[in-house]
Amino acid sequence: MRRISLTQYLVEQQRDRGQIPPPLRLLIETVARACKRIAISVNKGALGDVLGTADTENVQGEVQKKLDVIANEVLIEANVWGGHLAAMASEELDTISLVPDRYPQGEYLLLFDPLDGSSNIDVNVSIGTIFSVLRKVTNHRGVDESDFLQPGKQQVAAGYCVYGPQTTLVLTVGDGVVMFTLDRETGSWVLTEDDVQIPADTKEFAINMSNMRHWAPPVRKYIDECLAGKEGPRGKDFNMRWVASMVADVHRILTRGGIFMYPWDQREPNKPGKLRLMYEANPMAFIVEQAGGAATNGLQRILDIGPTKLHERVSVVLGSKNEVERVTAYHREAAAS
Ligand code: P6P
Repeated sequence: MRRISLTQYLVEQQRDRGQIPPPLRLLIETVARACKRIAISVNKGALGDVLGTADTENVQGEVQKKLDVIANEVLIEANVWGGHLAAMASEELDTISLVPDRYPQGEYLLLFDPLDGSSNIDVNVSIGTIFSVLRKVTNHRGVDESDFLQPGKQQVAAGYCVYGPQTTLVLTVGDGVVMFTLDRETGSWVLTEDDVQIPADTKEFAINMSNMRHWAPPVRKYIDECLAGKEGPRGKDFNMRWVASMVADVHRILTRGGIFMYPWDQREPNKPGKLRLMYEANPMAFIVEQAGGAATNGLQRILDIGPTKLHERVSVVLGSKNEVERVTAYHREAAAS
């Protein structure tokens, strides 16, 4: 595999494959550069004033970590002046962030969870930045929240950066999934995987088992069968992983297969799930499907869901295709009974 830089990969996607126009290449390079800046802050840990909580809450009512605020500011400041964006949306912002009139406006809408997995920051476990790119398709003047409310299948790019033992950028522009590892000596993103494929089968599931008593029957049935092992109906033993950092769990699945589930549970029956559709589930679903996997909310393909609110939540079942299809079949059986 050619160890090319992110820039060379994007230029080839633009020039040779006609896959992405120049402003989208600029957008992705800008987000990647912002992720490098975030990685520096994350890696400082206790040596920098970046751990612990800020004295603020986000729109979700969650107490913000200092790094949540830092990552959010880095992404906004990096992208606001480039002329490639119409507006931005962030898990950390109540409403969308418009591009000030002093800067040129572009046609892209950038959405992000600036630092996902915040509960892991202070305990030195992998966390990440998730981003999604839509095109502003409405021709009304200006930009408002309604411009963002597009189904995930409209995404033109998506990716995440995992801040772990390696700092790795994972990206799709709709032409498969590639991975770049940050070379800290040169500061370059270097291509380290050029055709990510998720195995259709797996023996590894990821779910927060402490919520078991709250799950709907189809989820309980699926997990019980996994736990029954080779003596049970699946005829094989399963392993379990749960990092409680979606980026880390999804990265493992892209690397060796698996199924990730954060399903609806009865603790908050009026909420479809914990994770957010627009800037967590949609980008991860785009990446997983581009790598040959599947992603549903239990019943419906995530990328087909028509959003009604910017911060709406969704149930998530994603990863190895045959396992996701099994869970979806159990949900459909339950819905039909
Ligand atoms: P729990 C992190 O806060 C997050 O949004 C995802 O990254 C992760 O998969 C999930 O929540 C973990 O949730 O309830 O297990 O702490």
